[in-house]
Amino acid sequence: MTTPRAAGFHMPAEWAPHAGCWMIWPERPDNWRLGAKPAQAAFIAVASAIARFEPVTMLASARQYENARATLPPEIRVLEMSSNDSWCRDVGPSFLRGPNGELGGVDWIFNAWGGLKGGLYFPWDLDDQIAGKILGLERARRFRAPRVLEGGAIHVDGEGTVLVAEQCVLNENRNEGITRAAMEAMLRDYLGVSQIIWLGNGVPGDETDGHVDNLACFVTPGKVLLSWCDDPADPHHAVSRDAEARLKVARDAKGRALEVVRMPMPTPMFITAEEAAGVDATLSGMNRAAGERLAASYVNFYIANGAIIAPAFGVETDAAAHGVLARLFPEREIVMVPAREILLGGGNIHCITQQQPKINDKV
Ligand code: KQY
Repeated sequence: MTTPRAAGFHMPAEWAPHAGCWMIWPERPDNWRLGAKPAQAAFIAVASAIARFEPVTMLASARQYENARATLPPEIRVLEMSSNDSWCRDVGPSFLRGPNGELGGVDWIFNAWGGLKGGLYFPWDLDDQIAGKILGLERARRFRAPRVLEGGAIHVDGEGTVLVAEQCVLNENRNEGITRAAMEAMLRDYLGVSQIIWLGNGVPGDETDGHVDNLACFVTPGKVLLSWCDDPADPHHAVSRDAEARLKVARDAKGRALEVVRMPMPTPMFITAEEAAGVDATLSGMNRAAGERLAASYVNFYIANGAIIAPAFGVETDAAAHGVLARLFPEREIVMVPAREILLGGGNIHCITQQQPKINDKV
C-alpha cells in the first residue's frame, strides 16, 4: 500500500488557508447532559463563529437531521451521516496536501480512545467510518493508516514537525506492543513529517489519555503554546514543567530551537451535582461524577481563516487567555465562545472541529 509520504503528501499546518471546517452534531445522552440540548447550543455557537470566516459542514444522524437543520443558521451545510459521537478532530480525516496541491487525507483506525482496554464507548464502528466517508464526499485520496490514532493526538507545523504525547500515542490501549520507533515510522509515513517531538503526559484527567491538542500546539513554525500551571500543588504543574523542559531542548525539522509561550490554565473547574445528574447512566467508560475535575485548557482552540475560535469558561482567567491569543495572532480576530458544555463532554473546540485545507483548484 502506498503511504502518503511515498506519494508526496504531507499534512499542512492548521493556519494554512482552509476550504472549510467539518463538525458532527452531538446527541448521545450518556456523554452530553439533558439529551445533549445544552451541548447542541454550544456546537451551534462554535459553528456560527467559524462560519463567519469559512464554510462549515455539520454532519448529523438521520434521527437528528431535522433538528440540526432547523436550529443551525442556513449558511451552515448539514449532511446526514451516522456516528457514535461528535469528535470530528478524532474521527474525521487528517487532511493532506499532495505534490500538485491535490487533497488527500489519513483515515486513522479509531477505537474510541482505548478500545476494550479503557476506551470510552462500544461500539465505535460508525465513528471509524467517518474519515473515509468525508474523503469520499470530497473525492480526496484516502490513505487508511495501519494503526490506531486520533487527530487530537497530533499537531504539525506544516514544515516537517509533529508534536505528540507519549501517554497517548504510546498507550497500550491504542496499539498494543508498538515500539516508539515503529510509531515514529508511521507518523513519518502518514503525515509526511521528518521530526517527531515527544511530550510526556497530557493534561491530568483528560479522558483521551492525554491528547496533545489539550496541552500544547504550534502557533507558527518554531513557536509552541503550552498550557501552563504555576501552582505546585496542582497535578498540571509537573506536567507543564516536564513539557516545557522537553520543548526547550527540542529542535524542529528545520533545526530551529522552539520558543515556548506559556498559556495560563483556566481556574480549576469541577462537575456540579446538577450537571452530573443530567447525564444518562451508562456502561460506557465515561465518568461524569459530581466533583470530578474537568480537563480544561485554553490551548484547545481552532484556527480559522482570519480568526481564532477559542473556549471561554466564564472564569477569571478567560481575559488573560484572550490577551495571550491576541498577542500571538495579531492578524486574526480572537473569538471566544462559551465552551463549558463541550468541556463537560470530555473535550473542547479543537476536538469538535476538523479543518479542510484549500487545494489547488487546477488539480
Ligand atoms: O478531546 C477529544 N479529542 C475527544 C474527547 C472525547 C471525549 C468523549 N467523551
